[in-house]
Amino acid sequence: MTLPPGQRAVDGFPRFGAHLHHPPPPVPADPVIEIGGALTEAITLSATDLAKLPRKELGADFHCVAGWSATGLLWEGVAFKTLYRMHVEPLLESDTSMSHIVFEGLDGYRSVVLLEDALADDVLIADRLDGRPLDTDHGAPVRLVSPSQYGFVSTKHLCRIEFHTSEPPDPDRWSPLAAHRRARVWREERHRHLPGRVVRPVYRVLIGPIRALSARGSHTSPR
Ligand SMILES: Nc1nc2c(c(=O)[nH]1)N[C@H]1C(S)=C(S)[C@@H](COP(=O)(O)O)O[C@H]1N2
Ligand SMILES: [Mo]
Repeated sequence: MTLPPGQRAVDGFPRFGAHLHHPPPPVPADPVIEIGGALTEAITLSATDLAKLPRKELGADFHCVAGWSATGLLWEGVAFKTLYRMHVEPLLESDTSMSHIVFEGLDGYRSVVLLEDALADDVLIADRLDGRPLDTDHGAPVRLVSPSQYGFVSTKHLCRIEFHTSEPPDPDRWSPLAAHRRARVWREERHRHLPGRVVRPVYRVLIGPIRALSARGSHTSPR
């Protein structure tokens, strides 16, 4: 098994994230995804709307920028590209071109992705993992999954997708851990300004504490 540079396999699939010890947000009774931004109108997609789209399975490893990789996951859901073609393209103005997408979670988390990266074949809006409905630790009711990019791109508890014609302002741009805009794992694009190799050891020391905190806020027992 080959992992991207600087990654180490972990057992199972830990809960991990900027949420630290906070429990996952409650799953709404009627979950929706709001779609807005630079479009002719904003729309809301319900679970029923999503269920009408063709489904896709995706076997992939999952790589966190801190350096752990969960291997052999099986995701199911709708390809982001499909959702884009069927629900977003009809709302594009003829003279505008999108460049960035913001994916927002029910916990307020946001990831910013280039349109071209989001339209890759392996980007999924997932509602099932390893043959079961997605649990709250891993992003219920639905999450983004982009396994060719570091895990921070894959917003859990997805509730809003926003389209932009230029790069949206990034409050973390000059933070010490500023995220790379493309975050491609095979190119080790970990940090916005520093080479991936250089930041590896710094990120690695964060794995233990973040993992322990995230497990404390977990709603399910570790697998
Ligand atoms: N809503 C939300 N999504 C999130 C995060 C978060 O804190 N909140 N953390 C990101 C990070 S840094 C990683 S590595 C993955 C972890 O996903 P997991 O908890 O399913 O392992 O979720 C990403 N998506
Ligand atoms: Mo991460």
